[in-house]
Amino acid sequence: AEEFGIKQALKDLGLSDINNGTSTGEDWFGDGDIIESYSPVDGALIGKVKATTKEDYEKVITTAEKGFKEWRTWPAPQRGEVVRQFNDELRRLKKPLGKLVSYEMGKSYQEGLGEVQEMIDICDFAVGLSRQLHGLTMHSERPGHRMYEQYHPLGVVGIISAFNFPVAVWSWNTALAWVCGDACIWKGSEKTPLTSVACQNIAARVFAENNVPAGISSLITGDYRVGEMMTTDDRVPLISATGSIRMGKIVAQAVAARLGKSLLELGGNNAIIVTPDANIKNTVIGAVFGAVGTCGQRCTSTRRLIVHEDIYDKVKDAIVNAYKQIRIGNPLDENNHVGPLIDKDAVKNYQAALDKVVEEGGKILVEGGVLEGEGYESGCYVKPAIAEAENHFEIVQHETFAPVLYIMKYSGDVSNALKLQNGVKQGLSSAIMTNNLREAERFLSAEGSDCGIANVNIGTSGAEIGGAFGGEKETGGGRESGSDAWKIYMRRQTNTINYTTELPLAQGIKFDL
Ligand code: UN1
Repeated sequence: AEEFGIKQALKDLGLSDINNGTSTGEDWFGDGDIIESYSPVDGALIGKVKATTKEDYEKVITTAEKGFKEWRTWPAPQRGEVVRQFNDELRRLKKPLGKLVSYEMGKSYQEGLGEVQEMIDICDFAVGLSRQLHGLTMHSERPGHRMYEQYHPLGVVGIISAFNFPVAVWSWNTALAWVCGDACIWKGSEKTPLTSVACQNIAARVFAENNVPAGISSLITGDYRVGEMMTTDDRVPLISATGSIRMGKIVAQAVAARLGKSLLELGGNNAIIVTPDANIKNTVIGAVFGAVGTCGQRCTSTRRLIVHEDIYDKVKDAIVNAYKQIRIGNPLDENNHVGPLIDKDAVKNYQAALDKVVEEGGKILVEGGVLEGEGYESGCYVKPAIAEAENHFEIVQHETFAPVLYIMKYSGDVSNALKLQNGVKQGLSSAIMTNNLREAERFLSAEGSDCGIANVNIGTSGAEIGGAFGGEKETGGGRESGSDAWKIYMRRQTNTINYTTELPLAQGIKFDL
C-alpha cells in the first residue's frame, strides 16, 4: 500500500489513527460494533470504525434537529459562503481524497480524482444557487392582492449512499441541502467507511471555523439497520437514497408509510443504440469506457449494446479488439484502466451472471474470469467480458454490478432498437450513436428513450453535475444534483397578501355578514 502513498493520503486527511476503531471526528458518532475496511486493491486492512447504535442515532438526530432550527435562519448566501470554504478544502485535498476513494473503493486513481471533481463542481453550483433559491410571483385574481411563492428550509435530510460513488453522491445531496438550510445525516456504505469519515471531518472542520451550529453535517455508520433508524423516523422529512432497486423498494415503503418524501436513485440497465450512421471510433470509446470504467460499477455503466444488423459485425469486432487493450490491475497505477470489484460477493455475482447468460443461450465473445497471481491477491480482479445475448433473457433484464456487456442486434428502423432499449424495468441512462438527425430526434422524442438521461453521440456514463441526475421506472424517479433538483430539499409555500381594506373572496364567492 505504501508505495502508492496511501499512508501519506490518510495522513493528509487526518486519518492516521483510524486503526484504533474510535471516532476521530467531532460530529460523527459510533459506539457499536467495529467495522473493518479492507481495500479491494490489495486486500489490506485500511482502518476500522465503530457502527452507530440506537443511542448514538438519538444523539445525532436531536443535535441535527436543534442545529437546523438555527441554520434555517442564516441567510442562504451565508450558508453558501460556508460551502465555498468547504469547497476550498476539497480543492486542497483533491489528491489524497481521490487516492483514498481509489484505494478503498477500487476505482482508478483518475476516476477517484474525477469523483472529487464532481464534489468540487456541485459545491460551485451550490454556492451560486445560494443566491437563486427563487420562487415565482403570480397575479392574484382578487383586487389589491399579491401572490407569490417561497422556498423554505425543509429540515433534517437523511442521505443513504452506495460504495461505488462513496463521496460524490453525498456531496450532490449535502451541497444543495446545506445552502437550502437543511441539516444532513449521512449513512455512507459500510463497504467504504473511511472515505465517509474523511469527508465528514473536512465538513466538521470548516463548519466549526464558521460557527455553524452542531449537527448540520453528521455521519452514521453501519448496515441497513442503521439506515432503517432514519427511514422510519418522522423527524427526517426527506430520505435521499442511492443504491440497488431492492434497497430502494424497502426504503420507499418505510418512508411512504409515514408519508415522508423520498428521492430515489436506483439501478440502471443502460443501453447504447448504434445505428448504421454511427461514428464507429467514438462508439468504441463510449461503449468501452461505459462498460469497463469503474469496473462496471456505475449506475450509469453501459450494460447493453443494441447494434443495427448492417454494421453489427464491424462494431462487434472493433469492441472485441478494444477489449484486448484493457489493462487490469492496481487502480492506483495510472497505466491500468480497470481495477478490482468491490469485494468477493461482487465477484460471485459477476461469475453467476456469466454462467447464467450461457445457460440462457448467450454466446461469450470476450471470456471473463477471475485473475490470480501477483498483484491480484485480493481476489477481486476480474476480466471484463462481452456476451452476445437477447434482450428478454432474465440475466439481461437484471442489473449486474460488474463489467459484463451484452451485445444484441436490431434490424430495420430505429424504433425497433428503442423497443429493446425501453424493454427493461430500469430507466436511468441511455444513448444513441448516430449522425442521422431523424434518428437522433426520434430517440429524444416522447416516443423515444424512456430514461432520465438520454444522450446523443456520447456514452451512458459520466454525466455532468449541471443536469438533473436520475431516472424513471425502477430507477426510482428521483433527481439529484443540477437543474432544479434543489427544490426537493426545501418546502414550498404559497403566500397571498391582501393590502386593501376589504376582504374579497376567491372564485367570486359572496359571503355577506
Ligand atoms: C452512480 O453511479 O451512482 O454519470 C453515479 C456518472 C457519474 C455519476 C454516477 N457522474 O457516471
